[in-house]
Amino acid sequence: MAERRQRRLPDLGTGLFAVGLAEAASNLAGDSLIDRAGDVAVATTPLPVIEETIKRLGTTDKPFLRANLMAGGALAIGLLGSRRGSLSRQVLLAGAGLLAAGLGRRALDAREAAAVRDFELPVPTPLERVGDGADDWPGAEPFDTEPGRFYATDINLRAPAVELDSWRLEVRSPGTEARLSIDELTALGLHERDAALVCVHNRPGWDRLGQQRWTGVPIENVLSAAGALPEDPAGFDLVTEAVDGYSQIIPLAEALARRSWVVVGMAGRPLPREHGYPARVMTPGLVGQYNGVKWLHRLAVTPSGSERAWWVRRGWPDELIEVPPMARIDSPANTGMPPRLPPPPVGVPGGRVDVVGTAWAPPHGVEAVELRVDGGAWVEAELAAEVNGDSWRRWRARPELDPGSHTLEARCRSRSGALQEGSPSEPFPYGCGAFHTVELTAR
Ligand SMILES: Nc1nc2c(c(=O)[nH]1)N[C@H]1C(S)=C(S)[C@@H](COP(=O)(O)O)O[C@H]1N2
Ligand SMILES: [Mo]
Repeated sequence: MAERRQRRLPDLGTGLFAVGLAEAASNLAGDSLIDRAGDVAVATTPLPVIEETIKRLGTTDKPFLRANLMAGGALAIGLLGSRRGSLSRQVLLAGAGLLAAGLGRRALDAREAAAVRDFELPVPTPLERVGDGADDWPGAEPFDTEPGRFYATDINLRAPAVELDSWRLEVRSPGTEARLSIDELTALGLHERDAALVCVHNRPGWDRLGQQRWTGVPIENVLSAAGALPEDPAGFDLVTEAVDGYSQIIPLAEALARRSWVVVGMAGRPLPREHGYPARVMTPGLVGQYNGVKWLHRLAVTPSGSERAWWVRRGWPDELIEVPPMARIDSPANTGMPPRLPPPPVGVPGGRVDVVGTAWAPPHGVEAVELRVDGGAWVEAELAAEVNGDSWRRWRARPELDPGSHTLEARCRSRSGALQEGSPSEPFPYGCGAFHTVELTAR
């Protein structure tokens, strides 16, 4: 009886061993089976499931998917056989499989890191650093988000590793085609600009956005150097296509009016791999999903409506989506992103409390931030100096808190006149509504 029951157990040890070895072998050959499976999973998972996963996992969705794929593969193989041998044999096999996969991944990382080489960013007129005057506000988020802390999100489990020497930016329009190397691209004249980048999935309090100084070439200059700029942009789309098969499309007139540009640098260095090395398109004020692709390899000027973008084919709206204005409370506490547990209650001394945050409304700029306590009247916060409309703006306030628990809420008013939407809405399809809310206990 006991024997029969044991025989029914899937052979998970052997399953993990087999998956680990297969993954390691594919890694040594310069690829990753798990990540390929992940690409298929992302491309075929129904939109509502993707939305729910991002909501629950924030930016940990990728490691979660990778672990699940590995476990799923191991289970599938394990079900083919029945469990043989002792538990310790199972654990040993599983451990060996995980070790092989870990070593394979390291080998692949090293190989791909070697493909990514530095290139020069000759900026004729570097942008002056004026600053917003809030660097010494206690509790303030740094104005520039460190590249290593800057959210990264895309449809890939593994960021593409582009080999710079063979990379060319293809620029096409009806009747013209040009191919630019990285040196030819940067020789068109590099500019620097400060701007925030915001994901449509950013929820109140989340950090699915960042602020940085970017380096690049205006789309206009790239197209005209390639002879691909039509005299009248009306009736044309700008198709941006990436090496991962992903695409985004912006009506050409909008791309020009909104100052789309081909970006090659972040924080004064070539783009890090996860942020689109060696080139991406960015369009100030549009959410990340609509502002141009990372790992750019083709720019095409096509008759309007002749192609559909990757997410539009999956059900996202065909129209451009602007970043909704939003304010975030960073100090004395932020509620944090999932899958972190709810934070412990935050205690502050009673009386006047320093509250510091960030707010953004690109490309128009932040006109005002308001804070309210316990659903009371909105009170205007002090704003740091405005760097430009594309960037976020730091703010602070000093509400008076009686002993007891309190709810703080912040909202942002855009220079466009739009006021942050307070009623909760999901990121799909126009970005999140609701105010960022923080609970505090004053002593
Ligand atoms: N090639 C490619 N570009 C892409 C994506 C992608 O999946 N593939 N995702 C977009 C989305 S949804 C966002 S929010 C931004 C994120 O840029 P980041 O990872 O540098 O923060 O990249 C955009 N560009
Ligand atoms: Mo996004």
